[in-house]
Amino acid sequence: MNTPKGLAGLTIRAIEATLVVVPMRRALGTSAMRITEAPLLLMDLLTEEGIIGRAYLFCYLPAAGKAAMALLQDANALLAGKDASPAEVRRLLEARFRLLGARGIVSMLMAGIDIACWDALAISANLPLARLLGAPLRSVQAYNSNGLGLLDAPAAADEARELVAEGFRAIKMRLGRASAQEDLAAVRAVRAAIADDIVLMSDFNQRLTPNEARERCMSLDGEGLYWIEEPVAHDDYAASSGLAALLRTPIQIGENFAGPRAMAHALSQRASDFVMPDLERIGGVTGWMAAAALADAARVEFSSHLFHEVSSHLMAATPTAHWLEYVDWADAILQEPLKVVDGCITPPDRPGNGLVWDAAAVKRFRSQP
Ligand code: SMN
Ligand code: MG
Repeated sequence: MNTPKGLAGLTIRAIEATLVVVPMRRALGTSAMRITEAPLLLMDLLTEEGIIGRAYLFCYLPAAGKAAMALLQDANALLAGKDASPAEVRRLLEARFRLLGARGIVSMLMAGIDIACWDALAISANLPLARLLGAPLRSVQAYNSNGLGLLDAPAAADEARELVAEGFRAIKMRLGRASAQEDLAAVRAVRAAIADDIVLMSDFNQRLTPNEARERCMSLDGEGLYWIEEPVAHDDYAASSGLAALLRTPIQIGENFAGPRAMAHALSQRASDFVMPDLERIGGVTGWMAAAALADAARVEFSSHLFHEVSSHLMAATPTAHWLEYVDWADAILQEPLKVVDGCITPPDRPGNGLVWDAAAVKRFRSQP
């Protein structure tokens, strides 16, 4: 039988990483901090067979990217010469990092390696990642999550119009200003600036205490918000569940689920109406597919967080796929950024996850060690 080469196995040679710091086209003022540049860790998994699997991590702070690069040296020593199958790599990394704790930056790095392994596997099978996972290249509705930080009401209205004009049917605004009145004024200004059928998501980035959240969210209930995201601490499932029961507006959480088990716990507590796992925190492609099965069993709508390039493939394979979050931060270093058509994104029809770096741009934005 003619076995395709890749399915016979790939061997890891080394994993290389480059930290780039890319200026953001629109600043993102959250209730935690204002972000103006995106620290991205670009990962290349080199195999003995010549196939390269790729992934990138969003590191929030450049220092976290540097810490991930230091940890990668350890992972490299462990993985060189090993089979590039995601299950085997996961088994090895889980053992290696069990004592240190596979959380935070460690788990981000493990997710990046998992994504890169799946990319190499899909390239070797000559299939787009979605197809390797058994899904068609189905387009998914996307919301524009660029910009709309904590601006004053008139500036927020202007930016909301611009964000819709970029070709979207949905946008997201951050909340958590000093007073409830300021948030309400901004929501009303944005709602008035965009058409009634444009979906408006909102995100508190965990700013509120449970008591503040009850007050603030009730004042926003009925103001045309599609969801209220992370009103309280991400792991306060009791408070989040109380809000979900109290409000008509759906509660959204999930970017901070540390792996599928955290999501299983949140679902069991009915902590939210919707979920939105983050590719690098849920455990890469492997963790995402486990989470997608949980959401399917619970019949809960599943959106993505950042990383729309790889997430577009995964959403195609997610039974309860809801909204794809779109930010353009990685466009600056990608050879072929994904296009938004009628507010939707289709996974690219090329082998793998479709990530290819623009070498000149990587050189330009490379962070000096
Ligand atoms: C967010 C994402 C990334 C950086 C800052 C804030 C936000 C979101 O929580 O969900 O888009
Ligand atoms: Mg969020």
